[in-house]
Amino acid sequence: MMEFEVEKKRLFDAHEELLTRKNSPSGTNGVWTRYQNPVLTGDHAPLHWRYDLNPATNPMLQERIGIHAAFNAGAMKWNGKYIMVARVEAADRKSFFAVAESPNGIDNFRFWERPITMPQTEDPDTNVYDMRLTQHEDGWIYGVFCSERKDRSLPGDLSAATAAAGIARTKDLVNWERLPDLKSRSQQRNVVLHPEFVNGKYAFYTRPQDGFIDAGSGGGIGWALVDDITHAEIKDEVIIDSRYYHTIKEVKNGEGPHPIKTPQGWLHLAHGVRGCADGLRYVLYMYMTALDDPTRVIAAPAGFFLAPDMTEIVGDVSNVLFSNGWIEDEGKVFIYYASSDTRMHVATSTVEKLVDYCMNTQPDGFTSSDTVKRINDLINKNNGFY
Ligand code: M1P
Repeated sequence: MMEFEVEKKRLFDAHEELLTRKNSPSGTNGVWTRYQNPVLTGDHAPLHWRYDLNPATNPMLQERIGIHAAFNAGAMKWNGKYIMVARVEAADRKSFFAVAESPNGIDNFRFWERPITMPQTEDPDTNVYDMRLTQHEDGWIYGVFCSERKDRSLPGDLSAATAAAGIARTKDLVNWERLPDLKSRSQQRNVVLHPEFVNGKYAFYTRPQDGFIDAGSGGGIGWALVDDITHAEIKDEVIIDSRYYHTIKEVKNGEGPHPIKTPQGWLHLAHGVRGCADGLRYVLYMYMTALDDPTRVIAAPAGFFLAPDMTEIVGDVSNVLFSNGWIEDEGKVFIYYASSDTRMHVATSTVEKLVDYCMNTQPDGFTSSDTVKRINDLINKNNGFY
């Protein structure tokens, strides 16, 4: 075999080994089970997206398009497969969406033939990311994502950008119809479509923010009803899950995937952000809202549900866990989360365990003395059991 063919075979064999690598549980706290290997990375990107495989035009078999990250994926079960729509990031800093599927939800994720070609509005996006998938009761699958553009009101500031919620819908995850962006008085990121109509309207979880990065006066996770999804506009917005001083969501928070409906209420996964000497720290937390009123919080366990472990804490943007996708499948829950804006992981749980976690973990007491009191109460309760 010519050297080119030998190298090419080596490349494809190594890639196949990565894609077919088995995953096994690595630890549990009784609520979730983490897994040993990330489920999707930049290295999972197909070789034909990255290499010119023609020996005549690429005799040294160099990578032509670098892809270094696959993270912040929306997720759904579809046609019997576990699907992620990942934020894939190329070396040029642009992210785009691509579908990957697995037969079991914990390993063997493989990207489809091509990334998603997302249609543009009349005002083209500079960058798109963090798609939330919602199979809505109107029959469409919606993808709601952040559309980032240069802030043209500040031409002298190269970093000035705006964030808006892009909306697209599909029936097959390949062909997407782009709808106008969600109209809002403020910038918006982490906008999520609720799967059911509420009072006959489309319902969105929102995250109003003053600037591109800062939530500023945006008080937390919001909620807004919209009459027409093809011209979606936020008229009234209420905050349903607030930021709070000296908690894991002091600086900002944002809804994760759309909530899971359970007999006890809507189960929510979100991210909370606090500042520290190292920058921003992103962790995942949970809360529940009432079935008859998805804006009414009925359980708010204190603190984080998942925080970066030692294998997750370093990456392109370190100290970050972020989730915008989970799959509920016959009572089992596959939680897809990204670490440090670099790679995707899975943690498994069940609806029963997550509801128990939410209902039986006490809410934040907001002071050190309250935390000590809660530990003492538990020690007293355990008297005779240890
Ligand atoms: O870099 C961490 C995260 O920063 C942003 O999060 P938020 O929307 O809460 O401000 C997003 O850019 C997200 O993609 C990223 O993971």
